[in-house]
Amino acid sequence: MTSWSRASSRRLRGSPNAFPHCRVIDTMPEFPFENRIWDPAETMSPDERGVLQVQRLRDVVARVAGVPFYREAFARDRVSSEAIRSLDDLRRLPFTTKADLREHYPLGFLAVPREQVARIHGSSGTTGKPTFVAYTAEDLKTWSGLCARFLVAGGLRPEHNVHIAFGYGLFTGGFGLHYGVERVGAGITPAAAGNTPRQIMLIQDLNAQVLICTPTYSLNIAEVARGQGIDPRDLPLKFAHFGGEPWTEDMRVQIERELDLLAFNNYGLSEVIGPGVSGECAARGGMHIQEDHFIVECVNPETLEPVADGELGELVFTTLTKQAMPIIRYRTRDIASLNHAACPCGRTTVRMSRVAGRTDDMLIIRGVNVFPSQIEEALLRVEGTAPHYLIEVDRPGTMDQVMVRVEIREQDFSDKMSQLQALHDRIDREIQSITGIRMAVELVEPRTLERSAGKAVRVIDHRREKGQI
Ligand code: DLL
Repeated sequence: MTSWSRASSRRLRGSPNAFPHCRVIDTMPEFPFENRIWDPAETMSPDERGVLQVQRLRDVVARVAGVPFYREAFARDRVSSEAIRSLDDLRRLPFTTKADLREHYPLGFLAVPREQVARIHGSSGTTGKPTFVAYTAEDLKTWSGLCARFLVAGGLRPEHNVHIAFGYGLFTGGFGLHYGVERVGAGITPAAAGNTPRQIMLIQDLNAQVLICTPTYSLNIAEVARGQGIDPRDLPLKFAHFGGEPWTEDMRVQIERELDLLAFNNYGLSEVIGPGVSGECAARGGMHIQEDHFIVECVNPETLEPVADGELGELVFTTLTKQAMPIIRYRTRDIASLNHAACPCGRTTVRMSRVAGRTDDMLIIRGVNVFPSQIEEALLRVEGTAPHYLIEVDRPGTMDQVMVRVEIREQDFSDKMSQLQALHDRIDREIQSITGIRMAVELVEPRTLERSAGKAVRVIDHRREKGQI
């Protein structure tokens, strides 16, 4: 018996009436809460799921055959839906990139008549125009179900009050999570982004036990609460579901300590569906990818060859069930690793690691590759710094120069020169030990770096403005 089937055949506890369609798998007594599974597809045998994936892959290839980009690519590579016999045939299909989507702006990848589109979302890009993504009514149902899966895996229950501080708009975070929470049956405060003092009032007065936003925004909430004389640990929050931007394990520890809650990571991107691509279970050992809806590949971004389990590579997704705008082998530019080992929660899906960075936010400093997350890791190792930082890169002459501006925490702010110098030197050493290169470090006063209500801006690269890269 494989370990997944062992896990899923363990004692199943009866589900309470309030949660009729959830299965409970009692495999890990040390889980901090009951291990509920929203959808039986999450514990399907990998063989059974493989058969379903091939069938769905064949269907999606047939569905996109009318999209001009794929029609041309399939004709060029001489592939068609009939050519898909096993999952290995996926490699015969073309990759899709963000540039391809931009070239077919606004809705050139639509695979259904426009009148079947029930909703449009979009992701903002550096070019000023968003990349639009479309959903049919059926897609919206699929999407809310996928969000419900990871929310329940991370402790959401129908009796919870949920505070959503994601932007409601073209961004997929607000509406995506909103309908996922609604599907689970919990109560929602759709607070949307911004006005942090008001968010704190709503969390307190409406007794929110669950917070949904970007991880950095939760620290902003904690900071503003402290400024108002409220201990953030006294807020009613018990769980948080964070996504939308990279964060580190050290940051999870800090958030959990500051807000006294359990924080879960979830991942997704608009082009694939939005949030709901993957999320953590109570074991918190990676994010389960919803493989009955998406096929994931992890490839070397240069050779495009697959990398082994545990090795970092670029994630590539193929949507299997989307109707309005399916996408084949979408190159996410997100760098992470995959883990096919069994998870104690009983879900049989592959897990992805945290996103280490994006191929396009990887900085090349004097020839060395550096991700902003490495700098964050260095800062969080040094007690007395807040995870508010800004990396400025410039090339005044021929040499790249990096300045890392770091905010000191209010409670540690000290005007003793010798203490500040010691803090500065520790940061300097940690950054050099993690990234291998020397960067200038400037300590700045608490609350001087700009806060974002959504995704944090971590890097300003003046070399780009000057056309040097
Ligand atoms: O950020 C979708 C989302 C919203 C996911 C809310 C989770 C929660 P986009 O705006 O298209 O969609 O940005 C997608 O954000 O390619 C990653 O680089 C990054 N990202 C999203 N979630 C995570 C995460 C949404 N948990 C891009 N960890 C992706 C690291 C993440 N990066």
